[in-house]
Amino acid sequence: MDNLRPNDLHPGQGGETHQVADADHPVLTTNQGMPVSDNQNQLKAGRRGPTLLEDHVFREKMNHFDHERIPERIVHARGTGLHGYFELTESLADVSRADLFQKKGDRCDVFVRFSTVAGGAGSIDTPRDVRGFAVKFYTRDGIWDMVGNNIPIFFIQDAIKFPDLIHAVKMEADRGYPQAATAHDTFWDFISLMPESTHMALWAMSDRTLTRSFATMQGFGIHTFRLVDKAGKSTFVKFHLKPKAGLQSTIWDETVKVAGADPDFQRRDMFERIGRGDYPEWEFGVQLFDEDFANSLPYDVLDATKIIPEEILPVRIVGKLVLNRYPDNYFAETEQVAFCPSHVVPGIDHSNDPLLQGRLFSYLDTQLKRLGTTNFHQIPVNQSKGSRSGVPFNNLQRDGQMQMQVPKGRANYEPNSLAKAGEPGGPREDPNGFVSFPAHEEGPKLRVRAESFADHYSQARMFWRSMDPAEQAHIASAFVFELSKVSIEHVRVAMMANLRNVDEGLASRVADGLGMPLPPASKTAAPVLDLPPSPALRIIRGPLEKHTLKGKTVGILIADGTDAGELATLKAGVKAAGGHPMVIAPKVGAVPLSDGTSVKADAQLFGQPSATVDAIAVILSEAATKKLVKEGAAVQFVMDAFGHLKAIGHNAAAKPLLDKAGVEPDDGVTALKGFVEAAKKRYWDREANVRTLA
Ligand code: HDE
Repeated sequence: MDNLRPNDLHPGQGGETHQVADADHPVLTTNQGMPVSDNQNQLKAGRRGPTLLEDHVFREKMNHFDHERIPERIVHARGTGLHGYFELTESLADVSRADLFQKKGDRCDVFVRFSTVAGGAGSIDTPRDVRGFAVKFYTRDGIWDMVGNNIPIFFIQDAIKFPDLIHAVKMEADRGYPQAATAHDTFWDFISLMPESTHMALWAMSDRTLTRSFATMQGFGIHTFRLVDKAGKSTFVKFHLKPKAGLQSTIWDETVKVAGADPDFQRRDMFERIGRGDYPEWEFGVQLFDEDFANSLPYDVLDATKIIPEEILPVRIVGKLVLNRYPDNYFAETEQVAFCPSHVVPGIDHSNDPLLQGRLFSYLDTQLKRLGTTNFHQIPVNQSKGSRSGVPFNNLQRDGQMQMQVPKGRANYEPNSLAKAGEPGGPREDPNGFVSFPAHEEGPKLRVRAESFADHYSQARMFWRSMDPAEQAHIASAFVFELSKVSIEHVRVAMMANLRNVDEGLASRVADGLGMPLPPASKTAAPVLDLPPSPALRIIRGPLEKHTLKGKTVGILIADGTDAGELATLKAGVKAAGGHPMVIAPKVGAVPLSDGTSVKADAQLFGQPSATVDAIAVILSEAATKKLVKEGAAVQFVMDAFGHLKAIGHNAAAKPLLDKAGVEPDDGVTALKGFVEAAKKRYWDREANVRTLA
């Protein structure tokens, strides 16, 4: 602070701090580069007089500020972005000529943006909502955007219904609420009238929409795309991302509490994981199939409300995605990043999925609205990092708002013969560049849906029957919760009528939870099939549930007099298992320990409820326990960990706090010894003892 300048320009006013330029601080200038002498005061007519219109320094600064925001995304407004890389671990050259899929070990940079869908940019991180998982691959052959979600299907089959779906889910038109919640009339009104949404409604009511962390969710390209090889042969493909940290969600009560404790929970989590060097990582995989296989399925691969179960068509893992760097600037990168499913590279192509086809138009249009110019591809985060041209991009498009390039010469058209006159002639076609797969298309122009899209219930039934019983209870309870928030009774009835086509058991559990009679089933457009269950769809006791501490946070509650040895041993044990110990105490500054030393806490008890961590340990002296049994936040800390089915480790002196919190003995409640092992998982069987589910 040695660059402070006394308030000499304004004697008698006092208060403001003037910091002047010095070796560590360059000169502050206007946007025109003019040095600014005073950044504290407007230009006034006299000491107490009005501001002068002449004050160009003030007007420039305020004008820029007034325009700082750009329109938020109409969907997926709230998000967080991260840099990383994609590495090919197995060549896909047999099916695609895409540059990034050729050589094992090859890497390209990526920028990933995770998002919620329904809420505005300032909404909470943890509503019940689908998560966006959009990946920008900066390949040597230009940019490929895989604009996916954490759920492998979608609500609707045709893009023309998207504005209706989004209007219905976002805040209601007259009252402006709820923000970021599906539990309201207009959403369920729409869904109940759109049987094709039923499959997705089940996913939305499952734990998939209550993600613990962006690092613990799957990613899906959803639509069927095409890979095209060097000979022009096409193979259908569905893209998958599988989290190395395992698939992990929260439970409803927990996610509600997280929303209150930390509305930024998931973006903070990513920032902290990367800060710790705990880089989020996914396996990148493909499901590959041909036309004959597609024709053998009882549903249409162009229908985005359907999956191809992994049991029928395994996912071939061919790469990994690692996120290892936080953006330098949120606005410049995360806010301005522009994803478009139309951004593909030679070797990757689109299918006729009518949802995808509509997206090919929508995203480019929305980027023009948001970023305000056709030159949005020149913003650093959006700019290609390489092309066959040797520069990020090279064409004869010119001018437009915010043109950042200064093209030289006269070649802004082709064909031209300027090269013959010794002038640069500009870029030319590469016959080996992007070629659309020449799919044979013929037929009358019609506004129709293919008959092969008519079955809206078989896969919803398959999803329900694939779930672990604990997940089924969560789904049924979520329907009860959401439909209880619906005030229009016939909407609840219509939803139950649809659910009867999914599964009678589910429908009656929901009816029972609502305290309403079951209506007759709604009509179906096609017979509902009993497809074989797909256990790969489970989170709980499914193939991607990992019993591990890696990437997980253990909250260790301590207070004055905590045993220093026990604390040190536990912290070391958690770290050795790859976990992150977080010391939580009533006071953060310095907590005196049993041996006369003291530690700083990472968080304060009142601000870090146990809902924000994966497991807890309680290490207290007898005296501290006596105090904390009378402290609501401490009792709630333990009670919630128990209710949220987390492991609880404790020393003997802390036992009265557990008793006060109603903790009952089970495998997840342990002495400190053995806790690190116990903390690796949740205790699903405890749930029946702590809450009534539908
Ligand atoms: Fe999007 N979607 N979407 N969407 N979507 C947008 O583009 C749209 C759909 C997805 O982090 C918008 O840049 C239509 C499916 C993600 O910046 C907009 C349809 C899937 C993101 C748009 C869909 C997605 C978006 C808003 C129906 C999963 C966030 C701002 C045909 C495969 C990208 C923007 C980011 C964003 C339109 C359906 C994923 C308006 C018309 C299906 C991850 O263009």
